[in-house]
Amino acid sequence: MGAEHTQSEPGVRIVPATSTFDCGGRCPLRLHVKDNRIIRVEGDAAPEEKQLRTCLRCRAYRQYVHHPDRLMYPQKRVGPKGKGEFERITWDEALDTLASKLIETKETYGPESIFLMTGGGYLASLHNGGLAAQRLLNQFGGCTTHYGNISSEGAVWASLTQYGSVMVGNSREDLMNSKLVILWGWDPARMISGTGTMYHLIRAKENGARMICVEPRYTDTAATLAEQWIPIYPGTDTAMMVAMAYVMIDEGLHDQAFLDKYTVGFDQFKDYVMGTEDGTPKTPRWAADICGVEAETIAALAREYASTKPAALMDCQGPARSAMGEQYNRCAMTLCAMTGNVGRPGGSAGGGLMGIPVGHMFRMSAIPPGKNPVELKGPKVKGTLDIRDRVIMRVHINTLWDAMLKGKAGGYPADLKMAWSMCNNYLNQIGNSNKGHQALSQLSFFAVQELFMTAQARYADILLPVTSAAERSDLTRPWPSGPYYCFSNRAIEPLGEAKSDLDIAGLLAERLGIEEFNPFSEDDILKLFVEKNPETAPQITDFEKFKKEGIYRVELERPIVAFREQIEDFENHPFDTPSGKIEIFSQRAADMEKPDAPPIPKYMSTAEDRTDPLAEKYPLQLLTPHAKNRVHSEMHQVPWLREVEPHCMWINPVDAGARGIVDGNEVFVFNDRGKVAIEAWVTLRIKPGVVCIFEGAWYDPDEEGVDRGACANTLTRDAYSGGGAALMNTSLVQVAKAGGE
Ligand SMILES: Nc1nc2c(c(=O)[nH]1)N[C@H]1C(S)=C(S)[C@@H](COP(=O)(O)OP(=O)(O)OC[C@H]3O[C@@H](n4cnc5c(=O)[nH]c(N)nc54)[C@H](O)[C@@H]3O)O[C@H]1N2
Ligand SMILES: Nc1nc2c(c(=O)[nH]1)N[C@H]1C(S)=C(S)[C@@H](COP(=O)(O)OP(=O)(O)OC[C@H]3O[C@@H](n4cnc5c(=O)[nH]c(N)nc54)[C@H](O)[C@@H]3O)O[C@H]1N2
Ligand SMILES: [Mo]
Repeated sequence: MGAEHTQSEPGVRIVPATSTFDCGGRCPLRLHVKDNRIIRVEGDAAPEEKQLRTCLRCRAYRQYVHHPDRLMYPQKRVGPKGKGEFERITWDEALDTLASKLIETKETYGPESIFLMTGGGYLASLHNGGLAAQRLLNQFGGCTTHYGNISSEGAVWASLTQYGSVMVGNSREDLMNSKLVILWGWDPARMISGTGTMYHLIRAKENGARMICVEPRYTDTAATLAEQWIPIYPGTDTAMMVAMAYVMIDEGLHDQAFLDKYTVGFDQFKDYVMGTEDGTPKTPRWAADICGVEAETIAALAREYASTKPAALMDCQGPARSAMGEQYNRCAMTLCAMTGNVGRPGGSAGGGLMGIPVGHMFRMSAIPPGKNPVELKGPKVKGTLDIRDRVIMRVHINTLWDAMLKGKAGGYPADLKMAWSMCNNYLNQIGNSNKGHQALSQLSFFAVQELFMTAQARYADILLPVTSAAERSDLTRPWPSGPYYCFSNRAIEPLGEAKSDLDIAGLLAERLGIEEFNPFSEDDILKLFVEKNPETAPQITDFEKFKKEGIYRVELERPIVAFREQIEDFENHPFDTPSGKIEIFSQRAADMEKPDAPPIPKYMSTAEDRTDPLAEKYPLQLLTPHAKNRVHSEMHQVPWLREVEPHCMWINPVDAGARGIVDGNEVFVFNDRGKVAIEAWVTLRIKPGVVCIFEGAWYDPDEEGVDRGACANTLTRDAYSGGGAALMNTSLVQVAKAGGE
C-alpha cells in the first residue's frame, strides 16, 4: 500500500499521484480513494502562479482506471486474428505459453527472430514498462527491436545536427520576456506541450506580446491568443521560412554579428536563398506559389520578426512528422540565429523539442537493462545523427510492418517470427494500419500486455492484463517543460488479476531459468533510483518527504534559456557540434550523402505533396494531429472525454461543396492504402485543399475493409524521411459522401 495520507472523511484516503500518459503534460493529482476505488480526482492545490492546472484527461482519470472494459484476467485467442474472440486462462498457462514460445523461437530461429515492441504508453521510471522486458530479453539472449522516435525523430535529428543538443527549450516563464510569439505548427491549447504552458502564454499576451499563428488549421490556440492566422499548406513551411530569410538578407535585417560569432555555414545558406547556388532566388513570390501564403504576408512577417526583439519563434514536432520534416526545424533554428534570438531571454532557439534539462530524470531504470546480445553482433546504434545507414540490427519504427512481412529478403535485419508487446498500440499508431493488419495476421506468435482490448490486442495469441499507474508506485517526469519531479503513489490494489510489467517479467524470468531477476521491492527500487541519481535530481534529499508530498518543485533563480551560456560566454561554452558553433551548414549531414537530408536547410518537393501527379486522383492533403480529448489511442473509450468532441474530419466549405457534402454527413476518406468512414465537420477553420483527422481513434475495419473507427493511420504512410521522421502528415487522400461515390 502506498504512503499513508490524509483522510477527507471516514474511509476515504487522499493519495498524491500523477498520471503516466504520454501526453506532454504531467498533472499532480490527489486521488480520493474509498474501498479500492478512486471516487474523486482533485488537481494541484498550489496558488495560481505555481499551479500545474489539471488537464481534462486527468479529470476523467477515474473513468479510465475503473473503465468496465479493463482487462481483468489472462486470455488466449480462440477466433481469427483481429476478431477479438478470447477465452479466459490462468496466469500459469499464459506465462508457460509465452516462456515456451520464447525458448522455442530462440532455439529454432535465433534470438533475433524475437521482436520486442515497446512504446511510450507508460512514462514513468521505466523499471516498469518496456525496460523490464528489454532487461529480461537481454539476459535471455537478445532480440530485435526498433529505433527512431515516432514522436520527434525529425526534430531530434535537426536539433542534434544544428546545435548538438536536444535541450533547446526555455522554461515557460521566459515567455513573459517576449514581445512577439510566432506559433508555427504549435497548438498547446489542445496538444499539451508541458503542463502550465497555456497559462504562461496567456500571461505573456496580457503582458503585451503579439501572437501570430502559422498553421493549415485555425487552432484552439490561435482562436484564444493570436492576432493573426496565416493559413499554409502542409509540408511547405520551409519554403516560407526560406523566403523570410530572403527578405531579411535582401533588406539587411539579419544580425550579421551574431551569425559571424556563433554560426558556421551562413554563406552557403545565403547562396541557396539568394539563388547564387541554383539560379532561383527564393523570393516571397517564389514561396507564395508553393505554400499558398501571399508574398506580402511572408515579407511582412519577415520584417516584423526581424525587427521585434526579443521574439520567440516556436516551431514544434507535428509539421516535422513529414517527408522533409527536419528541414522545417532546421530552417526555424536558422531564422532564430539570423535574428539573434538564440540564448536570449524572450527569444527562442527553435528546434521543435522545447525541452529543458530540469525535470528530465526518471527516464532510465535504477537497474540498468544491460546490452542486447543481438545488437552486439552487428553495427551499433550510435545516436540519431549516425544511425541512418549504419544500424542494421534494428528496424525503423515506421517500417515495422514491412519488416514483419518481408524480413531479411526485404533488407531488414531478421526474419521476425514472434513479437512481445507492451506500452504501445502500434497497429493504431504507426503508418499504414492495413499493412499492420497483414503483418500481425501472419506472425506465428504474438503476446500483448495491455489494460484494454485495443486494436492491436485483438491480434494477440496471449493477452496479459496489466495494472494502471494508479495500482503501483513510481517516479514520473514532466515533459518537456518542468521544472518539477513527481512521485506517483499507489492508490489502489491491482484490479482483477492484473500485474505490472515488471512483475510479469519477473515471473517469466523464473520460467526462463534467469535467477535474481528482480530482488528488490517496489519501494527499494524507487529509493535506489532517487538516491543513485543525485546528479539528475540534486534537490531531492528526503525520499520519504518526496513520496508523501508526491511532488518536488524546483525553484529556479531565473528562467532557463537554452544556450544562454554559449551566447553569454562563448569562449568557455562552445556548442556541442564538431565546429563548436551553430551549424547552419553541417558536415555531418553532408557526410550522410542523402539527397533528402541536405547539409543546409532546404525546401524540396516530395512524394504525396500537392505537386505529386497522384494529386489528380487524391487531391487533398491529410493532417493527423493529436486530439485534445485523448492521449493517442488511450482514453478514446472514456465517456466524459467522448462528450468533449466527436471524432470527425475537418473540411473547408470549398472542398465540401465541390463534393456535395454538408456538415454532419458521413463521408469516406480514402487512398490506395485504405478507406475510413467518418463524419464531416465543414468549417472555415481549415485551409481549402487540406483535411484533418485527429490520430488515435480505434482502427476497426469491417468485412469490406472500410475502417469504421476512422483511425488516421489507415491512410498514412509507413515510411520515414532522411532524418528519420515518421511521415504522419504527408498523405494525399480523396473524400466522397458515403453512398454517393
Ligand atoms: N497519424 C499519426 N499517428 C501518430 C502520431 C501522429 O501525429 N499522427 N503521433 C505519434 C506519436 S507522437 C506517438 S508518441 C505515438 C504513440 O503511439 P503509442 O505509444 O503506440 O500510443 P498509445 O495510444 O499511447 O498506446 C499506448 C498503449 O499502452 C497501453 N499502456 C498504458 N500503460 C501501460 C503499462 O503500464 N503497461 C502496458 N503493458 N501497457 C500500457 C495503453 O493501454 C495503450 O494501448 O503515436 C504516433 N502516431
Ligand atoms: N492532448 C494531447 N496532448 C498531447 C498528446 C496527445 O496525444 N494528446 N501527445 C503528446 C505527444 S506524444 C507529442 S509527441 C506531442 C506532439 O506534439 P506535436 O507533434 O506538435 O502535435 P501535433 O498535434 O501532431 O501537431 C501540432 C500542430 O501542427 C500542425 N501541423 C501539422 N502539419 C503541419 C505543417 O505542415 N505545417 C504547419 N505549419 N502546421 C502543421 C497541426 O495542425 C497541429 O495543430 O504532443 C503531446 N501532447
Ligand atoms: Mo509523441
